[in-house]
Amino acid sequence: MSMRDERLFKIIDKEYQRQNDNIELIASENYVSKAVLEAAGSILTNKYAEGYPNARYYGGCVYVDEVEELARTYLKELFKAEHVNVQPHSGSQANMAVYNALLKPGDRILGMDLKSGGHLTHGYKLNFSGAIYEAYTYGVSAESESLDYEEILRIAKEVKPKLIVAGASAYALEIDFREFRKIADEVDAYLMVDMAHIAGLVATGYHMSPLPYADVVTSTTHKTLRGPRGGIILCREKYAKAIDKALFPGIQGGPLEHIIAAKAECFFEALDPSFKEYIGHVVKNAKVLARELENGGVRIVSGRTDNHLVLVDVSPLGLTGKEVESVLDRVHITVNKNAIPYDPLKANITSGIRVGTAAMTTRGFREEEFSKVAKLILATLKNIHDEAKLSEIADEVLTLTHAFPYKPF
Ligand code: DSN
Repeated sequence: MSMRDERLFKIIDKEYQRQNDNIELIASENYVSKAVLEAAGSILTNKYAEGYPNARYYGGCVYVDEVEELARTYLKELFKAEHVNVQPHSGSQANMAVYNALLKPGDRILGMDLKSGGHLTHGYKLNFSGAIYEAYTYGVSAESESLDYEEILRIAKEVKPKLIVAGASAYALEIDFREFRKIADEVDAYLMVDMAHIAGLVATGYHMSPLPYADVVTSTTHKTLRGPRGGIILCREKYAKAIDKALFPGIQGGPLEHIIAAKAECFFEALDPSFKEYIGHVVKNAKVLARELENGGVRIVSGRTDNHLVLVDVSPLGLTGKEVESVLDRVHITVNKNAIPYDPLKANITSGIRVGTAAMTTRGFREEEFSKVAKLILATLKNIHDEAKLSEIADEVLTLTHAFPYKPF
């Protein structure tokens, strides 16, 4: 039992170094607390617990039952939910369980187009959601680059879906769940909201809650919610049995109780007033980042941000998303290339990048630092072939990040 693969742990050390060195702007990432990390790395990983608290298929579940109950209690309180399931291993599995519970293969679903900011599991043709179900999509208006609820209603009336998915991976404006409810009611469809990106904002009142409007809400726990990688489902009581059964035994076996413990810690932290303060900074910082980038000559998709992310059209600088992602990596700034609405370029090239403020706000960055981040990005993009300048920028980035270390140990 005393074995340890030093080669493996050296790689993990290098990844820690990278996380500590870089300005992390991937909008779906964050830095967890020491307590979340401890729970995720705890001895609970040793335990099998198929089933649900007090109805397991294994003995010895007394303490994991307590852990899972705690996670459920905190989560219900956080979002004012009637019923919750904390077992999904990921957001994709949460979505799959909801479809399994409410639909039959071949049923029609209507979700946001991946190219307009939707997610793979909202009906993309190469994903299970597009293969098992008959999937249709809505996008954003070409002029405003925002959701056009009248147009979504028109599509819904034409398609007659059994389930409508609201929620996005790359959409910077507030989503009006009331409008989605009205549309779902008009065509007699279920409304599922995937709030993965904005869960932290919803929990703290910085985004309209989908809970009063949706039949079922799914999320991940590792984005703005700042927990371990994983998924959750929240629903009205009348769907509780169907959802739980669709997840286990429907698509999962043993739950990851160490991750459920880390989720419990995450929800506990999110219930604390300091989390609301944190999300307030996330939102303010995103506005600063958008404004400063726009002042520097790129185009902000949808014209602004209401949440934690900014979708940036880099084509005014004569660059592609792929080139930008790659050159920023060289100066220790991490972003992802991202299609913009009606993007003429392929998904592996793109005209845009997506940046978010959740992670660096956790590290302590405020408006002043984000203004500096925008300047560093712009300086990089204006000097992509100047090695000396890039090396100078990289040094500046390291000075900045080392002043705000990530110390989870
Ligand atoms: N892949 C995630 C994101 O980056 O937004 C969504 O699951």
